Amino acid sequence: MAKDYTAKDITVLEGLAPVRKRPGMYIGGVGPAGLHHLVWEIFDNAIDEAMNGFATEVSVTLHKDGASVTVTDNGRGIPVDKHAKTKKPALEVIMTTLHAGGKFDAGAYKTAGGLHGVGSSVVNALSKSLVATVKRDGKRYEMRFSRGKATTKLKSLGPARGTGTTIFFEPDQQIFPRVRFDASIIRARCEVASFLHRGLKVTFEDLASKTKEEFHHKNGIVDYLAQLVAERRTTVVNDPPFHVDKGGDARIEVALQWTESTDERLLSYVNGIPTASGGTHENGMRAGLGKALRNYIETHGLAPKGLKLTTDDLREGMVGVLSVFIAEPQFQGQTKDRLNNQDMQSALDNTVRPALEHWLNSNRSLAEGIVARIVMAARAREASRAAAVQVVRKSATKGRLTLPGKLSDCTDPNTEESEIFIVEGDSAGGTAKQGRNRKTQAILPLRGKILNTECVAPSKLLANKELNDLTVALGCGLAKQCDPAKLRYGRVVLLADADSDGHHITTLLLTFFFRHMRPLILAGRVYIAQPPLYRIDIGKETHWAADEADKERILGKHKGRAKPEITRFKGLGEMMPKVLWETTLNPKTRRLLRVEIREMLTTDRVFSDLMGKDAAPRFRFIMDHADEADVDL
Ligand code: 28G
Repeated sequence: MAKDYTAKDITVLEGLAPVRKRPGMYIGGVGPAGLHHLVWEIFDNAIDEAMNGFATEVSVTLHKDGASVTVTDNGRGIPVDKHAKTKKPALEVIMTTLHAGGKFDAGAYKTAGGLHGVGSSVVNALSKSLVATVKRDGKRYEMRFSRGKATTKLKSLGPARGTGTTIFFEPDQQIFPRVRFDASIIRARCEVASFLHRGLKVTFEDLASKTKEEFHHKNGIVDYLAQLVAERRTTVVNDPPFHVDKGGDARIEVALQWTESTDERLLSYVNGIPTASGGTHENGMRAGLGKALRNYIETHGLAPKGLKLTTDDLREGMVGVLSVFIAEPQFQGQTKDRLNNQDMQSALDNTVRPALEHWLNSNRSLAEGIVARIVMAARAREASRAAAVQVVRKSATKGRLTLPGKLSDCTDPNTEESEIFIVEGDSAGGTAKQGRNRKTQAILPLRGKILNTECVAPSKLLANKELNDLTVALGCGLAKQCDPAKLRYGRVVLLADADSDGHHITTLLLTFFFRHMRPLILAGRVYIAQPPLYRIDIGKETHWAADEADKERILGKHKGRAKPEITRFKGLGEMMPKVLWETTLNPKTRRLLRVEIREMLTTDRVFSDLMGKDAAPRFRFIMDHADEADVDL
């Protein structure tokens, strides 16, 4: 399969059968993330046409059924002329052959969305129906496809004004178990694109909710930053923000603003893809920024005597947007959201340091405001350290709080590595207790279904024995008093049976954490364990399946080999402790889901403010290795 192609070799390229056979290899999976990947694929092509200077508008329409999408750009229109060798229209070649279009020649497209750049043909292969419409040379052309194959010839539909490409597609239910797009995800992507490509007009229309929004920002990421800062309802230190935009081989753009808020917030993107875990570009930016600020403070004699400035002090209250476009991005980490291109470290350092130094020196009053903010951060840090020392002394004399009797604590709580597993019932608790690593893993069994706390006032929660035990074991306080820094463990892991009762219990616990200990979720401390439902023995190999789909996948992969033997677990209580350790507890082999709260829509936020309460957002579970799944609560 791995041959070296050039643009001239287009005719020897293979068809789309491999894509339908192994979709995961091309779009990462067939879950919700893979499904949305199809949209990014087409959307990125439209954006590329704009970045190359040929399109000014891109629009995305989510159709009423939520199961099909149309993307339009006003670029040059995909060529329709007949290809010399195949005598097929270029459009057909592009849509029906893998890797057609030259996007894969390194350097050909400096700006293409690297992670997604597998082409419109992949989307075509995985769509029950795809209609490509092209306006070019004063005519409108149309060609239809199904499951990667042309179903019509290229037709000319008569005269047309302007130029551009329109792609309608409906993903194939034979490939995707659930074909339902999420409007808020697509909308968010449209909005971000309009910020990262200043001047580009991006329209998103959702025909189900009959909403249409137009995103257009003539100041690009500077407007993005202004919106982020406004949402935080804090006072800005430097207005206008620092901004650098460097073109060339790699496009690097940064906007920074210091605020009175006490945390740091940096949103970073690589080729329009968010890099939530940062990476070399963020590190390089922070390094350059640190050097520029320290150098400025030093040369102007602004450092207070006897006060050390830490790197965190320099960035306290800083809000920023960082966007780079590079030829071959390499992503790393379990969620592939960390940039790993080594040269980006120095590229950012060497861009930000001189630009920020120059800016500080030409905006002296803004620079002095930033320095004052940094000094304030350092002073506050020293003061709070003094206070913390006092608190520790106080509690040491008071003695420890009494932990619940049912808790099997670990020997090393209060460390990053330590974990508490919340399990359902004493029997599962017994298994977990025997199977765990007692040094770092604590077990708290709760009795059956806990209270649904969606509408329970915090003052009433502790009257419930189970919730009281849980709260005391965690040690982080409830509601307004909840402080993740006081959590007695590095992680809180919900461990319930892999059946629907178990899922219900997990939902009730998530409701409790979401309503009454939300800071723990926001701090990334809450996880869901995935115990197996099936054990599958094939010859000498043993496999574990978390659910029905997982089981089918494993059986499918080993078809034709030794006859598989399948055991269904009744519950965690029935499992051998060793098996629970190997499949679910052992940090080296298990797969945890991290619980995150999906960001609310801006419109939701407005709504919340009007109603004086939260519009119910949804939890998002991020899997360590594989796909994402969303669950409504
Ligand atoms: C609406 C949804 C997605 C696109 C274009 C425009 C051209 C193109 C696309 O060419 C073949 C390979 C390299 C040149 C290029 C038009 C040159 C001249 C294009 C899109 C031919 C692909 N005229 N717009 N592809 N190239 N928009 N939007 O996909 O050598 S794809």
